[in-house]
Amino acid sequence: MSDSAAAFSARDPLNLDAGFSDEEKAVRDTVRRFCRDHIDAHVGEWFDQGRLPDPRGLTRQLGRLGVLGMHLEGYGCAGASATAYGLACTELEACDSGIRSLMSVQGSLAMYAIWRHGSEDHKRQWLPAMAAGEAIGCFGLTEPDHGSDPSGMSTRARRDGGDWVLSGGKMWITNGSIADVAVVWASTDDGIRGFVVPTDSPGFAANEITRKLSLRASITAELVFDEVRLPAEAVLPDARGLGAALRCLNEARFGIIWGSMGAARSCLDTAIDYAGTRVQFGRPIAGFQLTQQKLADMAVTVHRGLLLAAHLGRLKEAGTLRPEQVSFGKLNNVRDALEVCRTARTILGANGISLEYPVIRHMTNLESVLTYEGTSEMHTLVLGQALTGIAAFRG
Ligand code: TGC
Ligand code: FAD
Repeated sequence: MSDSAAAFSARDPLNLDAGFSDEEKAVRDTVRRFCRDHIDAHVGEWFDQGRLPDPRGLTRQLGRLGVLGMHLEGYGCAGASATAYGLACTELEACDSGIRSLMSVQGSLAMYAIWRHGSEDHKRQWLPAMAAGEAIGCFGLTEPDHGSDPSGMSTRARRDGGDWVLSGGKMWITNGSIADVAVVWASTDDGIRGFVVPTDSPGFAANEITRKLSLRASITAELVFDEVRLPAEAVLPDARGLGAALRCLNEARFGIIWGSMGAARSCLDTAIDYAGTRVQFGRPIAGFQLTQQKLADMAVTVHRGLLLAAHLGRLKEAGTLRPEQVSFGKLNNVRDALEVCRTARTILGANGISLEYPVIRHMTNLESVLTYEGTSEMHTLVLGQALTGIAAFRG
């Protein structure tokens, strides 16, 4: 072992820090401080109540923090590296998956769709306000009858003179009932297209979905389009076909690869602290081999997941990251994060089911994360297709 080897750190056993730039570490530390100062003490209560008390205020705070669309260039966005964006997702999700969702949907789905596929007018109208958190966006792809298979969507946009008329509906839309603008995917005579829809358009309605037992500190809504009339220029000019929507998903899925490990890290930290102070049979439960095995397995899983995220981050920065690799990361990290949370829950015993600790909150949140942005089965099939050359989605 060389004399210059860094001391072993329980928080960073693989010394991943060594691979991050000073700027990336500064972003991470700033977001971590923000969560500690503004969110950590309240998010358990928000989850308990099933509501975000001030979503607009929170979005503005995230805007001031500079994380909304932070990996995009221009239009008020920070142009940060993919790794810095990933580290921000890790910190926000260590706080709560719902807070990371608010940021992901705004920056990686709604803003990215406009940034990547929108006209110059769309970008100027929406991106600076969204980056500042002054305007909130949502992204409508899923429908009640079309989730994993959006290709058959029934939301329809038809031409009427120079206008478009949008009818149909979307389901399970994060930020839906607080959004100022919705990026909506609809079928047209020309295939699937994306539309920039101001939510004050006549005929647009959003109904919040209640009674969720996961992502309770996040707003989810159904969108209804009752003959919503839009000008010709509402269509995203560069988004043609389902692939354009799926391209946006790659961005948000990339953030989840990092974020899910933030939730897992929070559970690991909680379990280590708890095991060190909880005494049974005359000694801290951390002193029992079975507990140590759980903690060691959890640490291996969390830091292996972060290592995978960091590797994919560098591929993304090099411009070589493939959608199949994003599926690899999302499948592995969310599944593993859920397992870490479940193990942490056992270490906390009965306290593991209490909202006094973050563990059960992270665990139930990750049940949504396993499903949204492509279910674990979809990502398995993407990899299956990549490995065999045979698509097994249909028939
Ligand atoms: P398929 O024929 O395979 O593809 C259609 C076109 O799209 C291209 N493509 C992609 N392009 C970029 N990135 C990807 N990941 C892509 N996957 C496919 C493909 O090359 C093709 O292009 P072209 O030029 O030949 O037309 O499409 P398919 O209908 O067979 O579907 C494939 C499948 C199942 C993988 C896809 O439909 C899928 O990913 N389904 C899952 C749906 C999903 O993830 N929905 C998420 C909704 S948004 C959300 O959940 C937000 S959660 C809130 C938060 O993030 O916090
Ligand atoms: P289904 O597609 O009906 O799947 C049900 C089950 O069948 C799953 O296990 C699935 O993997 C399996 N299955 C389906 N097809 C196959 C197959 N071919 N082979 C094997 N198994 C299969 N969507 C948005 O557009 N925007 C959002 O902002 C958004 N936010 C969300 C927030 C939350 C909290 C949640 C829970 C969901 C959100 N979604 C959003 C929707 C999410 O993307 C969908 O729930 C997801 O894509 C799965 O669709 P579904 O729920 O209709 O499940």
